[in-house]
Amino acid sequence: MPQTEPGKIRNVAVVGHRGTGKTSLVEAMLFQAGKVNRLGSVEQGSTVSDWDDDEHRRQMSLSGSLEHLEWQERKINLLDTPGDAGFQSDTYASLRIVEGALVVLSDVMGVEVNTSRV
Ligand SMILES: Nc1nc2c(ncn2[C@@H]2O[C@H](COP(=O)(O)OP(=O)(O)O)[C@@H](O)[C@H]2O)c(=O)[nH]1
Ligand SMILES: [Mg+2]
Repeated sequence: MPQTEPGKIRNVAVVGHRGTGKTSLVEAMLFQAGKVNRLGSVEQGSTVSDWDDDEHRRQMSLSGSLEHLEWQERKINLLDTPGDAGFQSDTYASLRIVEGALVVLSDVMGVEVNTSRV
């Protein structure tokens, strides 16, 4: 999809408390859409979103990460955001520029504090 009509672009922030699976979900979406040919993991430090050495060491997202995929003739821009309170400035910045958000929750923990915040 070299050029995309503005009406076919969707900007979506992926938000929620730390450790709920946002980065893993983005990775799975990129894999399903054929943007990557192997499914990376947070534990192995091989996800597209968490590319920084510090993110690999801590096994958590420290800054916002913009990925994109094509799905059903739409270009989906995904902003994977940090869920830890100490690193959420990119999360709030991301929410200002998107028209949609995907809120990821832990089925065990339910709505945690940084999920409420976003
Ligand atoms: N049990 C379970 N663990 C998951 C799931 N999705 C992600 N994880 C694990 O939860 C941890 C945090 O995942 P991550 O994607 O970094 O969460 P994020 O902080 O919201 O981006 C990692 O160890 C993942 O492997 C899931 O659906 N079920
Ligand atoms: Mg993450």
